[in-house]
Order: sequence, then C-alpha cells, then structure tokens
Amino acid sequence: MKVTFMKQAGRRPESSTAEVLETGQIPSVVKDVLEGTEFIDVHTHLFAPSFGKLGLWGIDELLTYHYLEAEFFRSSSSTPDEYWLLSKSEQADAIWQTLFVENTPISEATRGVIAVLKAFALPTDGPNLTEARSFFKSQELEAHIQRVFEIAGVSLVVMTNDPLDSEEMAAWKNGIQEHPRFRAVLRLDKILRHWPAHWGVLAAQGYKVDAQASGKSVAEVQRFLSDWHARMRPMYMAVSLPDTFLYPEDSLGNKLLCEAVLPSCRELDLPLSLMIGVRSQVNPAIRLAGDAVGRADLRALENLCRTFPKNRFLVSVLSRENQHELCVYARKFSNLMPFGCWWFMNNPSIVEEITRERIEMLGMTFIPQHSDARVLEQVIYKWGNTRRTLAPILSNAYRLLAEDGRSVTREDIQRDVTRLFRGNAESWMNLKER
Ligand code: RAT
Ligand code: ZN
Repeated sequence: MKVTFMKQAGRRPESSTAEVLETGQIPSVVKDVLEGTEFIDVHTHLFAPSFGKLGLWGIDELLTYHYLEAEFFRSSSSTPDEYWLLSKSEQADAIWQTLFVENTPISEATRGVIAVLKAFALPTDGPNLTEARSFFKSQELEAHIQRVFEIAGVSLVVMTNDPLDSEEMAAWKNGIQEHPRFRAVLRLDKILRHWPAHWGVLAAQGYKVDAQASGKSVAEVQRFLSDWHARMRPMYMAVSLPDTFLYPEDSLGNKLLCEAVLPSCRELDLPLSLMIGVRSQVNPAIRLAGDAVGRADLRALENLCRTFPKNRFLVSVLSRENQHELCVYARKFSNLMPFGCWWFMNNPSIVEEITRERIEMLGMTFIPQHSDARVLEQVIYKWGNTRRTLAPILSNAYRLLAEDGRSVTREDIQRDVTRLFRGNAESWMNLKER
C-alpha cells in the first residue's frame, strides 16, 4: 500500500486538467482510493511487542474478546461464574462451539473472527480450532505484525497506556523500545475518575498528593504528567467518562481536569480525548463485557470547549442519541474534533447513519473511525468493515455533488480520504515521522 501524505488538506490539486469522473465511475474510484490509502488508527488497546504479554494476539484472544463473551452468555447455558473458571483456551473452545458451530456467526463481532480466519486462509467453519491454533503458534510476532498491518491497510496505531497500571508501569520503567508502528497515549481514568483509590500510587512514586487533591496536589499531578510525557511521548491524553459527566460541577475529577490536566495539555501541546457515555459495570458478573451506555448531557462538552479555547478536544460519544449534538457542537467549536464510532456504535447500520450525518454537517473535518482493537488481528476486520461501509457513503456524497454541478476527480477523492483517515489525526496530534 502506498502512503500518501497530503497535509495541506484545504488546497485543491494544482492540475485543473485532472480527469473529471463520470458519476458511474465514482464508486470504483472511491473503493480504490480507500483501499490504497493507509490509515492511522487513533485509538486501540494494542501494545507494541516490547510490552510483552500485555499485547494480545492469536485465535484464543480473538475468541475471548469481551464483545464475544457478551454474545456467548446469551446463547450458552454456562453461567459467567463457570466460564471464568475455565482456562483461556477452554473459554475460546466454548465460544467457538457456541457461537460458530451451534449458531451462525452473523453478528458484527463473530463475523469479524470469520474475516480474520479468511485473511489467513484458515478454515472458517471447522469443528475446532486446531488448525488456527497451529497457524498462530508458528508466527514470529514482528513479521506477523507487519503482515497484519499490511492486510488491514494501517500504517500506525495509537495504544492506550495507563501510567498507574502496575504491569505497564514496570514495562515503561524498564525502558520501552520504540516501534515505528505504535504510538502511546496517556490514559487518565484512574486520576480523573477514581482518584480516591489511586492517589496513593502517585504518592508512593514521590509525588506530594493527598486524598482530597488539596495543597500541592494539583501542581504535583502536573509534574507527574510531565514526567510521563517525557517517558511515553504520547499523542494525546485521554479519559473515558460516564453518561453522568457534568462540567462545571464541584468534584475532585473536575478540579483535576481543569487545574492540572487541561493546563498540562496546553503546555505540552497535546489534545485531550474525551470518550463520553459509558455506564460502568451494570453487570459486573460478566466483567469487561459488563459496561453499558447512557445518554450524556453534552452541555458539559459545550462548556469545556468554550471555557478552554486553547485546548483541543478529541471526542467520541457512546450513545446514538448524542451523535447529532456532537456534530452540532463541532460546528460551533473548532477546538472539537469528533472521532470514531465507538464500541456499541461500531456496527454498519449505525456507522452509516453517523458518518453520513458527519459528512453532511462537517464535510471532511472529523476522524471517521478508530478500531478500538484489543487483539492485534482485529484491525483486519475492523478496518475492512470501515472501508466497506464507507465506500457507498462517500460515493453517494460525490454523486450528489456531481449532480449539483461540481466535477469530481480522483485527486479530490484522494485528498478527502487522506484528510479523513490521516491528515486530521496528523495535524491534531502533531504527528511527525520518527
Ligand atoms: O471498546 C472497548 O473495548 C471498551 O471496553 C473500552 O475499552 C473503551 O473502548 C475504552 O477505551 O474505554
Ligand atoms: Zn477503547
């Protein structure tokens, strides 16, 4: 795949002789451009190889993805308590048997596993996982990563890095070898949402903080962020927020957000990613699969964008009901960049609705998708699905434009696709080649 960097996204191509496309040619050119452009994946839970076991890959991890676990409990008679007692490969076997053998794997998440198996020419309807297991076992990780990225058409993925996670902390402190395909993100959920449970970790590292975030705490959190910035070189800072998030509101989280995190983002020239709308652990028995969604009051976002015009906010919202407001706010605030169709939104029917609306309201000034992949090979199906869903949406938008009287060229389409899937991320995150 060829990487096309085109940073002056607002400029029309110089050649006015570029071939004007007939409306009938538009769909195949759009498809071709989507396939030939390498994307930047702005939010994943993948890890570079030097993080060791934190990086998940292979068939057992693919099958025990929490999206599939949620579906498994709907079709299996095993209870969560029984399931959690199984080993990873026994869990994978149980999910394969229930969702892929006894049922048709037609949901988005099950179909994803099928697409990954197909990408490696593995059986998609086998009675067990023997062949898939031996295939993945024989892969050398670095070469496998290159192959996966190549098939997925992705050049770079952004990780999610929690500086308060003990395993990650140890990996960072031992020194992480930079990988050209992975970039870090400083994730702040423990600081902004769960300070009472985690301030002690900062204190143990020598930062003068206390449970009430009083005294020197704010300045010390800034010192912590700046130290971790030096260590991680993150693309942005990030937090996932509940549907009940309000700003302004008198809370510890908001104090740390406004007095420590946002000033640090300004000083370090980093955007802050807000992922809004999660209702944590409505069913704790199913663990990671137990989170749900709630409609948020996006006036909180309006207030943040207006009060902090020098901060850049990358925002994804989890509820379908909040998507329209997010587009409206993006029209009001140029320091707001909507990104991705997150988690329960990442299904073709909803991606289509959201993306059409974003194009109609925002042109090319948004980042259409991120994969949220937790297991390496998921980028294959997640990005395959994005290209497949986006192709008719973009084609239709160009057809309407052509019908309304403006000629469309391949160069126009390339410029737009590059902006959507690379340029907006590059400029918002000051992404430079390393
Ligand atoms: O999509 C997911 O895998 C979720 O569990 C979350 O990790 C979410 O994407 C997040 O980053 O909080
Ligand atoms: Zn995520």
